[in-house]
Amino acid sequence: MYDDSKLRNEIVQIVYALIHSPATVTSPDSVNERQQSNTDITQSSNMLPITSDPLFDPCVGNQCDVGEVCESLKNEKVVCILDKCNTPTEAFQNMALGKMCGQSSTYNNEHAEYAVDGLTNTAPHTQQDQSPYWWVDLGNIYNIIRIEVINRWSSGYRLHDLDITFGTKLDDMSMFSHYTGPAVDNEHLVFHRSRYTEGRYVKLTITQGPGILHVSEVFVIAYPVC
Ligand SMILES: [Ca+2]
Repeated sequence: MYDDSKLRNEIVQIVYALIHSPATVTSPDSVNERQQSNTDITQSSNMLPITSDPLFDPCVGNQCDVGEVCESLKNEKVVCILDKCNTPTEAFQNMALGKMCGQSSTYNNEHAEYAVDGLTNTAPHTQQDQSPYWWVDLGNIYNIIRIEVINRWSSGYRLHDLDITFGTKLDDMSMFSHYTGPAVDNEHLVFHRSRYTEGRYVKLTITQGPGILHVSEVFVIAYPVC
């Protein structure tokens, strides 16, 4: 004789076995693997090849304005900042004022420094030399914007065939400008050079001598080179 309660227990066991069969059980390891896989996918989608390259420089090909330099930041960003080495932040100044000078010879104690004392009623004066010259040492290397010469108050005609040269050494000078002249008394001459010009020394030489060199003032308008 079959007991109803026994039959009911067997049915419950069969149903339990079907629900918990191995085919439908998900092991803890499988869950972890799927989660790990999803994590990998998420990480990969955030990794752009261009930013993962440690050699990538976002400033390459970036054109900042003239006088600015490009600085690389994180996340492919850049910033343009003022290039202090090539762009002056202050007004151009006469860098020759008060600097050390020399000349080919000295007449009547009118020494070379009279050309950089800021006064137009004083002037250095060479003797009559075959190629009289005068020079100034700016004390450091500067980017020279222009050179100005104020001629003497008298006998101004003596200023002619003038080579204006510049350089980092007195024995290695380059041409800044040439002035044929002759000049007149108190004439204010201004010489520009379009090319970038680095120099520490500026020299004036009369090339068609014999002659006498005496100018009241020489201005060297320049700014420091980093
Ligand atoms: Ca002077």
